[in-house]
Amino acid sequence: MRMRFALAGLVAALVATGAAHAQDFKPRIVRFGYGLVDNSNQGRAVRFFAQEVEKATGGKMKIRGIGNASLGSDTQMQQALIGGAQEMMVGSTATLVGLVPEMAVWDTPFLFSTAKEADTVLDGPTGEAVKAKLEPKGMVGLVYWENGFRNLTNSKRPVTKLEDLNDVKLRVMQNNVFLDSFKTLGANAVPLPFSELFTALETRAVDGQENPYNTVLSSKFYEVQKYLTVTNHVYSPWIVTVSKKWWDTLSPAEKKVLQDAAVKSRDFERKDTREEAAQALAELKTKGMQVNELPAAEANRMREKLTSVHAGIAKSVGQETWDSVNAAVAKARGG
Ligand code: TF8
Repeated sequence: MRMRFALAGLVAALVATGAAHAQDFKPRIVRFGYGLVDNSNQGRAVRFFAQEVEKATGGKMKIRGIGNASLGSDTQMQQALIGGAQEMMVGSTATLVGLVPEMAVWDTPFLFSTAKEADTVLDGPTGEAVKAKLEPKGMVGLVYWENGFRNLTNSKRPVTKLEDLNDVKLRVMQNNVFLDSFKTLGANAVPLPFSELFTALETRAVDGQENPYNTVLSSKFYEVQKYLTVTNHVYSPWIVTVSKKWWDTLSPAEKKVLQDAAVKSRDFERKDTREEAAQALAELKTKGMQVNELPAAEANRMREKLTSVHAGIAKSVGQETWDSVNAAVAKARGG
């Protein structure tokens, strides 16, 4: 009897400290899809995550990172997660807006002015609340990663003033906030999945696009885009999601391994992305891109014009989400 209590106590202690053993894990193969190339910040962070999970499960749970949108575009992968045909993915929050309208709040132009603000809000209660909206839709959100501040590239001309955008056919992500924002700025905005973007730029089906420096570099957009304008018009998060159908079959120990590895991967990914971004602009110049900053007066004009999309965002995400995100940003700024 006493022995049994002692054993029960030991088990309880192990569970409480989170100690796990190989026998807690079933052999599993996890398909983790992403849209960028293997040699990108996204690919590196998926491999980091895979190593963490394999270490923590004694090699029982194997993460197969599958990049290049080989498993489909973001929206196709989301459907595969919901249906249970794929276990995990990472992609833009912007492509989730069709399923979770609240995600559009992150696409608000100039919402965050520093990466630190973004981290504070995304990892805090407001970011969690938006992430939690995924579950009823069939996905579990683990963590936000950094895609980063977006900048404009095109093959027509250096954009030095707003009017330079007027006849630019600009690919945007498939989401109304991006569409409205760039229409408001006067561009001819065309929604396209990322997986079709390089070809569209190469064949000049579109003239330009906007993405962080890291992606312009890793996706080799410098081969088909001459001009880069530093706009930092919006900070894009990525989000790591899991199929809810699959998640519900996991043991608590398995869930904990995934959650812990996701947090470690987030810290790794943000650091890696920021280090790469700090070097990327110089590298893009050596690849032949012509880079210009927007003059302050033009940047202000852009910012002012874009405030007109706020009402539409508030309406689609709901006033409560809009207010809480703005309050969280103000707090992160120390206001
Ligand atoms: C875009 C995004 C993409 C990401 C990536 C495929 O422009 O920034 O780079 O969603 O996960 O579509």
